[in-house]
Amino acid sequence: MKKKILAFLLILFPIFSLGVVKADTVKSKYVIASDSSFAPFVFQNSSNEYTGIDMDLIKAIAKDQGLEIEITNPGFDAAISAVQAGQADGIIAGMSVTDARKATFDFSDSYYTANTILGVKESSTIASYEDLKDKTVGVKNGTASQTFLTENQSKYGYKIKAFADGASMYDSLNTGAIDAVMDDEPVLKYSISQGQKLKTPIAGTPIGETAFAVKKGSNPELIQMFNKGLANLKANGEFQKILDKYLASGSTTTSTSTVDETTIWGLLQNNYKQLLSGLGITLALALISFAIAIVIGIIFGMFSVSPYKSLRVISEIFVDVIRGIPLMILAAFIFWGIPNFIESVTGQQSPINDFVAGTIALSLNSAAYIAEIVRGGIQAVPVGQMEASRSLGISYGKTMRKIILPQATKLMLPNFVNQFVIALKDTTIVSAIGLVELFQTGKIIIARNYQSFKMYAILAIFYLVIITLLTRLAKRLEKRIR
Ligand code: ASN
Repeated sequence: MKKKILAFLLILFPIFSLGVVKADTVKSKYVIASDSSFAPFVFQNSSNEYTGIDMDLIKAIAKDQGLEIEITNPGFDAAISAVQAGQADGIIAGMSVTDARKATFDFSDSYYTANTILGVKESSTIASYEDLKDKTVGVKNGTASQTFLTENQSKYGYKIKAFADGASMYDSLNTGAIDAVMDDEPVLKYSISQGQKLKTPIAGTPIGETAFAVKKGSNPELIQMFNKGLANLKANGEFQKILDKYLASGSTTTSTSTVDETTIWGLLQNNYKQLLSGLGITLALALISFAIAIVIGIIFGMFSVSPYKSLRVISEIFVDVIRGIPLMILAAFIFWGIPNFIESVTGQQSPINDFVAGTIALSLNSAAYIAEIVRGGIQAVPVGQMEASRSLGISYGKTMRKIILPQATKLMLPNFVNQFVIALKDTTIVSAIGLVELFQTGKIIIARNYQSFKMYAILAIFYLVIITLLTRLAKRLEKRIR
């Protein structure tokens, strides 16, 4: 009897598995990273939400599989790094399955096939790869198109310019800074269908299937769920609906808004919420990191004038090391490098998000400069004062606190204000790790509407106003302290 039941179950199992199947979720929530501007796969619509084939697809699969997901859109290169560093569990970004990538990623079943293709301005005379000799071709960093360009560079003699995101690449093509771009065919064709004055003079080259990916060896259940979800969506027709929504001719999914975004007023009206939230992140980054930097900077600054050689050496090393590393690299190291290392050693994912990583990088950077300001301030007080006070039998600590520091602080204050302004501007640098602060917010908006002149003007004014207001406030505080 038992055997019969077992056999019955064994027969039933494959039948059930042909129907709607759910895979077991292991994590309570999965972070999925994606590109920031790669229409029709992923892009922001005029209500500032990310849409596109990939966004709809991953959401539909998550729903189908009962999976909780959080999507981040740092850009293709940053998304790849995030998955490799364990900051994100999977990537969906019109990503091509290439042999090289198979060494570091596990891919799902394919959901699309794409070519890479050359795009030039409508007015361009470039008609073949040979015409590209000594011309500059733009490409997004880390993409399959970049691999194609690099492999064929010596053959055709063009220069390659790598961009962090599609928006700045297309912007550069429009302004004439580069002569051509190399991108996925559906992406170029889509932008042309949306009114971009571009053309594709040469037929595309296959770069492979498009699929969802996880870091090799991790989250295998996520690939399983993706595949099962995709199969279910294909079976019930929902997948086709998603494709049609973005690819069927005449679909104008990017311009559903009635607000005219070609004017500064229209841009502000349509994006003020997003801009304000970006501004909030910028201010939080600058203020929090500066507060931390003051504490660390004063400690190392005091070390640098200490009578103990060991403390002076420690301070010197700190300042030299931090000042010698570009802020961008420091941020990338903290956000991608260290977590990647920790994960490979311990198998644990890093709890550091982009905001925390950005704050740490900015704090260390400012701290090094503040340490120098503190040292300079203290050393500007004539040595005679320390000597006189010590010869009267007053302790080093007391002399520092009562005599030297009050004078030194006055000398340091303007430099502190200056350093804060620099820190605030430097927040734009750490945006490269995918942090959506004010600058990144602006770039995302431009990726949607190509209004770079007006949008960058708006950003410049935002920063100018904020920095002017804050410096005024700081000057007042300075006066009061004096
Ligand atoms: N198709 C590109 C690649 O896999 C992806 C992208 O640009 N988002 O390289």
